[in-house]
Amino acid sequence: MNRLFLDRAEQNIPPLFSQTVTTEKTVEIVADEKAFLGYSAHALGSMPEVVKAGDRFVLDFGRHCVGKVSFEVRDNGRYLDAPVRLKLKFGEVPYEIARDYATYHGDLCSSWLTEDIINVDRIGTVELPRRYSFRYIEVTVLATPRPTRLSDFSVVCETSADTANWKSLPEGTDPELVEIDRVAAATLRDCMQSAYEDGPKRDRRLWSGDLYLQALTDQVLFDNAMLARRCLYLFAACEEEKEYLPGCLYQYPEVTFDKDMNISDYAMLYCVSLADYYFHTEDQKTAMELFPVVKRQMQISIDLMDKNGIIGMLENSWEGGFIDWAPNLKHNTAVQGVFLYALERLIPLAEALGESETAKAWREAQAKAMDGAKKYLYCEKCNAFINAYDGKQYSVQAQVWMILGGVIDGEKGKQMLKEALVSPDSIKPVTPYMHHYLVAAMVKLGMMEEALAHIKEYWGAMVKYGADTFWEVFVDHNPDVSPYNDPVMHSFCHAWSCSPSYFIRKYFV
Ligand code: RAM
Repeated sequence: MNRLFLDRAEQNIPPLFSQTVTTEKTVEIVADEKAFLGYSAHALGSMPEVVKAGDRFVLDFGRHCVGKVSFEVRDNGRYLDAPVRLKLKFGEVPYEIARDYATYHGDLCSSWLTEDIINVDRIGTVELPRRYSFRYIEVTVLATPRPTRLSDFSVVCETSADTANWKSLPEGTDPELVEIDRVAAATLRDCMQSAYEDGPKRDRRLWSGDLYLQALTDQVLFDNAMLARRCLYLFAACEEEKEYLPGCLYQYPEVTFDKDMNISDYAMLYCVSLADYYFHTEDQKTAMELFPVVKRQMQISIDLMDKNGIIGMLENSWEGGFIDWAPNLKHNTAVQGVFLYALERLIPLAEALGESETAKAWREAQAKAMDGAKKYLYCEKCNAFINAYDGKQYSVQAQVWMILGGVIDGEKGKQMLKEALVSPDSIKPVTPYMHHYLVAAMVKLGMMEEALAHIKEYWGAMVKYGADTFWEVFVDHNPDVSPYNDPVMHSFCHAWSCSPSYFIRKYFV
């Protein structure tokens, strides 16, 4: 671990802002075939003042909350001569409350599903020690010796987003965009803690791919440069010799990371994050200090180029790139696109920092990679990037990244993208993360109407389903798509989904 960088990260822990939210409102969670995951919440009334064993109610806080929860437990006139045992179940969406967590059959650890049994030994205020991420709390009274009073459920919501910096969209903005922007901002707000977390429910980690979109979107929403700086230093501190940066890291109890989670495309996007940060803040000191890391990271890919100029895929599945959660997706073409996309942003950074030798070397690498992509990844007769490197796989992901890498443009690019989106044979994006790059590719090709329509169709659909914050995975009409083999494990406030605000505020108002 690089001590200096760790210190810098430590010096940039941002202050948290808090806001208390209380509720007495209850809802009924009902099966609803129109709801995305089959359940919706309907207003019921107020929570009961007095409860007995077996009672159950679902509180609705009216918004997505991240923070610590407290409530009052009192007797109802007679001493409670045994502990009060409550089960509290937390849900970001109604489906989580409806779903019996015991039926979970996914791949990630079930302890992410938030359900706690609390024993209250003494009446008074109960302050729960954990931080929760939720809108709904289901309270079940498992045992109590006598009728008991429960009240004052509240949550102190925390975020490092200074919402005072947030500006509403200009008067007259399309109301659909206003709604999408509002939900996107709430998503980012609740993922902004002492680092940009990917999701406050799960994994609560700093991932470099997520960081890239969060920091970009934060520039147009809350503008927390300190947080961006902290995250850039955190990753730099974890650099290991001749290894791509870890794709994610943990902050507590001390900064650490998993050894086998280096992700090539994420490492390159980390580098782009430094360029974005520098051009936004003009913070020369940070940029100069971290530039050597960026240089070494890009060199790993340059060294992996084969004789055709194509970046080789490392053995480890993560090292070979992430790109999207679409099952069986091949990564080579897309990663080549990420490399070119990164260089296009990094060359101006090198120049701005007076690193002309590096800029020159990067231009050469860019030319070689571009040439290789045109010759070996593109299939002229199908006007698509379908090639042997990806085992002839046809995916929207590969086409998008070739556009973003500048390998194809103009009418040919537009035609290629449109065809890939409608073709029954192509693999389609499944995460809002990948949908971001799809919109970015449309913008790059000047398909502004299509880009706007896509934002409304994709993120707008989540808004129509009642999302308070945007979800980790979303394929409309296909709620079963899950990288973890069970959608209940999904995070429903997921950072990489926040980027519509970036597009809306940069291009559409
Ligand atoms: C999941 C999370 C995270 C993402 C990685 C690759 O665990 O959704 O946000 O970056 O995948």
